[in-house]
Amino acid sequence: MKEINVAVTGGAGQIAYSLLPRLISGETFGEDTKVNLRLVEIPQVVDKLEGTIMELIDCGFKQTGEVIATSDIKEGVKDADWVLLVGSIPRGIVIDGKKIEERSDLLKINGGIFTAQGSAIGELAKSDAKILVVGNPANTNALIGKNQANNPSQQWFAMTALDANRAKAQLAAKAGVGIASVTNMAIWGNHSPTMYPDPYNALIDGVSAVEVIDDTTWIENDFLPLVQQRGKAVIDARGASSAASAANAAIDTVKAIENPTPEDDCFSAAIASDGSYGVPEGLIFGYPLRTMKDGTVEIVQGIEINSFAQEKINITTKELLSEQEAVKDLLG
Ligand code: NAX
Repeated sequence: MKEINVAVTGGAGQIAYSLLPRLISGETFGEDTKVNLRLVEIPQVVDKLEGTIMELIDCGFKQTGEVIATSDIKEGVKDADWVLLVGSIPRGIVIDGKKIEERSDLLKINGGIFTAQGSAIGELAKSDAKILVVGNPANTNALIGKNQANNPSQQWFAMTALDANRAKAQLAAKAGVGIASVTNMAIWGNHSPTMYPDPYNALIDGVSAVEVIDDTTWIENDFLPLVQQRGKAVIDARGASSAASAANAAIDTVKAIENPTPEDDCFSAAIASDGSYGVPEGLIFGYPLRTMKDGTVEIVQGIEINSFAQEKINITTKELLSEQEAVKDLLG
């Protein structure tokens, strides 16, 4: 069997609970790959991971390799092929008597975490390591981590696949088709309510979703907020944030990066902009992507951006630039 090393931060959190079994079951990295798992948590929580490890062992997957728990990020990411940065500090937490509500405070606190994690990854993870940031604010955390890692052969991504899956589900329901009919679902920009889920370039059985649905008012006034606010709707209904669907989206992203993308499709994740579509270079920006046969990941070029889309892309770019400005001291 092949063997790979996978590190996951936030190992005792909600998302990790759904994510971890699927990382070591053969589903994500293949039946013939043994997965060594390093679970990283903060010192106050790391002991809880012993229970998680017992459960993972009790799943009895033949692809499960060595599983360890640590509060030392360096131990966690050493020789890692994949790093899933799920752990972060949620909005609303009280730190030193202050409730963290402002996005700028959240950016700085989480930014502090991602500086240390980024430099450990740059120094110790494999030179071809792939890193997926799930913890929010995901794009800007990835920006900080990537800058601190300063290791150009490693590839950083921030997760927008949950948004893409949500968007596909809404389009499929509206069109009365199965979700497999919806392809080419791009999420442009930030994983935040300013994201732009692109209905014009999404296809339903090969035809533009906007054409098939034939209801521009629904597309522009209902579809966008439905997708943009879906995370909040789940919290309101469930009393807790999306965990199973977020874990599923992380698995989808890893698989999409590990395997060539089907000829007639793309997948969604945020990566460092190379200036494509006028987005400032370096911003971690949600794009439609394709994994090529040689394993490289490319931004899909030549997509038509109409004036509606351009306006939305400008809004999400502006937000990402303001986040970048708020953390500029952490960018190394
Ligand atoms: P939980 O609060 O259940 O778990 C987070 C875990 O991270 C906790 O166990 C905590 O101790 C740990 N942690 C905090 N700082 C850490 C550090 N420095 N090193 C290692 N571990 C650390 O949150 P959960 O529901 O699992 O969500 C995790 C993150 O995913 C949150 O930031 C959340 O906002 C984000 N999400 C991102 C999504 C996306 O599409 N990109 C969607 C789902 C989710 O909202």
